[in-house]
Amino acid sequence: MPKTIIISNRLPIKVQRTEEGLAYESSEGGLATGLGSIYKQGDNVWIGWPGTYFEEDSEKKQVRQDLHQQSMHPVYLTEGEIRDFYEGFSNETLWPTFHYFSQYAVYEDTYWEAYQRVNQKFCEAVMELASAGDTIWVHDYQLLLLPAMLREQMPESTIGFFQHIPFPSFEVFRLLPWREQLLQGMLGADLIGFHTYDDARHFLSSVSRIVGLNTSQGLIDNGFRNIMVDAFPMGIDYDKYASLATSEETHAKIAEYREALQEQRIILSIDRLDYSKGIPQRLQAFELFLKENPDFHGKVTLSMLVVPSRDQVEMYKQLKETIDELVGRINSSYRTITWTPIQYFYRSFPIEELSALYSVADIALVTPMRDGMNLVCKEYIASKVDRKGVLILSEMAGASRELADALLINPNDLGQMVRTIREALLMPEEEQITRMEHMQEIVQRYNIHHWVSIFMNRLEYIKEKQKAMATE
Ligand code: GDG
Repeated sequence: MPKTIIISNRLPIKVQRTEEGLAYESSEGGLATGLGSIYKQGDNVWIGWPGTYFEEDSEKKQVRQDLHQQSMHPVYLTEGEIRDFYEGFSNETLWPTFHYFSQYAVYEDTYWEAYQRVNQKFCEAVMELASAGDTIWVHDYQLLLLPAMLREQMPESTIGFFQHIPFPSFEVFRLLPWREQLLQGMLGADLIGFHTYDDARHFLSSVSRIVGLNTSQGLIDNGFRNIMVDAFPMGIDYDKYASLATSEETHAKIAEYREALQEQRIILSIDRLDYSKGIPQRLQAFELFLKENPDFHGKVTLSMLVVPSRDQVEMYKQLKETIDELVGRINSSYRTITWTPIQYFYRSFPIEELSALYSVADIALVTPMRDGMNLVCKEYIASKVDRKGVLILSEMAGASRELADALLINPNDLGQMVRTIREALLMPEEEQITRMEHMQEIVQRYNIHHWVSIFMNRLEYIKEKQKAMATE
């Protein structure tokens, strides 16, 4: 019986060592939810790194056994691989380049070598479990070489690849010394998906200009197979966020926040610590807003959650310092005995608290410099059961292509951000509801389950088409 194999850098679980032994915490992320319906069935399996460094073989064996019971298979990384493959090539070379921050990109041969080695390691893990006829779905920028490695081992297999971050324009992508090998790696797949048409278009342009292949109407002819490239905007588990918002726990939290914040209008900002998310620019816009709008002093609070991420990478340490300084400066300039303009949290919150924050927020301020999709804005929309609230969204987030009823801004235009914050605070309730209803319809319909099923259907379709063309 053919099975489906999902592969991503991280498994949808966190393994931690505690005094009582190994502890497993499932990820609540959208991808884990969406793919849950797949990898937990039958012999299907999810392959990835469990996120922790293990030295002892006995521990590795134990984790492997425990994970197998939950349809997962671990790939272990050494300390050097975590440094050079994960923090290095993935997060210091590819991440900045793909987010149009090429000036931050490190071009280091040792990183590239580790990247190839680890992709090979993932390939070996897949080969341990795969059989002819299986469907393989590879995820994201850490594993760009894997589709071609798998194709070499199993020429007839069905391979899908989805990239969760943007694909940059040819002029940016070409800066990478290993541009051709990376594209060749991706071209091992039968279906290559991105969040937006622009990402797909940029990829096709790089393929035609760097690899010299013919690309027409989203199809690449590599002489052996037709490879399909398309946009699959990822959705969220809408029902989960909508029902969380009405749960008892969330209501208790909402009451607590309302009591503490009194009549304050709340602007909410939630991101992982990352320079692509535009956090300093957002803070500067809020500072300028306070300067230019004294009538709102004491009446509006920016609630800013920053979730720690990649804090071993130098650029992220510097970013954290910049944010700390900006928050300190703004709060010390404007705060009063009874009002703190920015409530800043540098930690992760339980999902019920996140849900309560989405519910009480009058505005969600989502202003990345670049974002593949951005799920936070969709979660905000799904949580607004009373349909009141305004989304301010960067044009540079993939989500902006679907959410035309948000107030769209350019995150480099501080003046526009300031005017838009004021416009959002003054927006009549009726208009808020109309806009929110439109956005809810879209986010509800194109949810995570829809995303998974449409990707899988397209993969099946292109495979059939390849077979039909081979017999023509
Ligand atoms: C990459 C791409 C693309 C945040 N704080 C807490 C918390 N979160 C959750 C949110 C949301 C997730 O983290 C963040 O997802 P995003 O999509 O906004 O951003 P990335 O992590 O950069 O994800 C992105 C995505 O992949 C999917 O393809 O949209 O463009 O960069 O779900 O809710 N969750 C909890 N506590 C927190 O404090 N529990």
